[in-house]
Amino acid sequence: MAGNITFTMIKPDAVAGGHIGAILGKIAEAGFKFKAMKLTRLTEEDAKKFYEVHSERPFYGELVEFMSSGPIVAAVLEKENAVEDFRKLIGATNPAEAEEGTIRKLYAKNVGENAVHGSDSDENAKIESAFHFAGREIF
Ligand code: RTP
Ligand code: MG
Repeated sequence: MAGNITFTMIKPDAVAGGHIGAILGKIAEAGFKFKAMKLTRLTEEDAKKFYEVHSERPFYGELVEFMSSGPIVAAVLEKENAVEDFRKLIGATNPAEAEEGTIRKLYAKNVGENAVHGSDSDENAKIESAFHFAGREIF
């Protein structure tokens, strides 16, 4: 099945909490195919670059510190309507506002430490995938 792609990270809080397997299971169950995946860690420099668009926001410093605080799982996912469907699967940024059954409702601690990332557009999905993976690592 051809579809479009989205990019995700299982964030340091969820990796440290032992939720990698459960989260990957929910992603697979929801019909996403894994095109690339690795356990990795962002340096502070990497996190600053990845979240450059948020550099003027008050939470930028905290976000960079959190995202570089421990290992993450980075993955490229494929499905029809991947970006929108994945954001539905993960739920609202703030887990207190996320719908029942969503990944953030189940595994996020708070609005900052919120378990997973999902791209917000097709264009950003491509940019974010290329940030983390070489072309030959995406299948
Ligand atoms: P993401 O990019 O991680 O998928 O999350 P998102 O689109 O739902 O949220 P976005 O507005 O892009 O924010 C990026 C990440 O910054 C942290 N954040 N902290 N303290 C705060 O008020 C706050 N707001 C956002 C979260 O880790 C959020 O996912
Ligand atoms: Mg975002």
